[in-house]
Amino acid sequence: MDERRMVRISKYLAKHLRHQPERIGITLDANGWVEVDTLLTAAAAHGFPVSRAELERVVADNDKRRYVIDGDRIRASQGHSVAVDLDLPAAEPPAFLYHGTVARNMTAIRAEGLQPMNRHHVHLSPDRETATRVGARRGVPVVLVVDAAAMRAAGHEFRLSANGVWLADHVPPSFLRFP
Ligand code: HQG
Repeated sequence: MDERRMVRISKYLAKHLRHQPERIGITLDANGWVEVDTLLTAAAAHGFPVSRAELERVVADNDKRRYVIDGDRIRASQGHSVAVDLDLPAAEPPAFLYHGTVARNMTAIRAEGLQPMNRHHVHLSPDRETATRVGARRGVPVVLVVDAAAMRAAGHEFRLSANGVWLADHVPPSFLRFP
């Protein structure tokens, strides 16, 4: 399978496992899972046939390990806009986490901190390089440092997704260090 096909399948999975399952007539369970067979049948019925081998390859080789297959089921590890409970345990973050954004968001972020926007959580990266890549999706990246240790001390919880993204409900501006 070439790289373009891999990316196309990954984007198709993101759309339907994170945002619009109803578009192909599937329903995610409370924790975001759907049967692999159900997904493949629905995709084929909606004009996007994917073989099981292709699906398994995309899940295994995905650059960010965005999807997990567990037995007969598949889900996205994070990034949802539909209501799912990923049921991730709270975890102890490193002292500092990083968030990549762009200059046009900074006025609002200075005022109200980091908000989940269209997703369920604020997404934080364990290192500056990853945060730089996240910000660069939208323009010239601006990397903010999050004082995760101080947030923990103040009672905020963090969760770690299966693919290494740190999730928080909100980051108040007092815990952000601006460049
Ligand atoms: C910004 C990708 C105004 C925030 C990436 C970001 C990541 C605010 C945008 C994952 C704000 C939301 C998530 C506020 C935050 N006012 N703007 N108060 N608070 N923002 O895409 O973190 O490829 O929902 O800085 O690699 O960019 O999908 O979040 O610019 O891991 O797997 O609002 O998505 O992964 O954008 O990216 P997003 P994100 P995938």
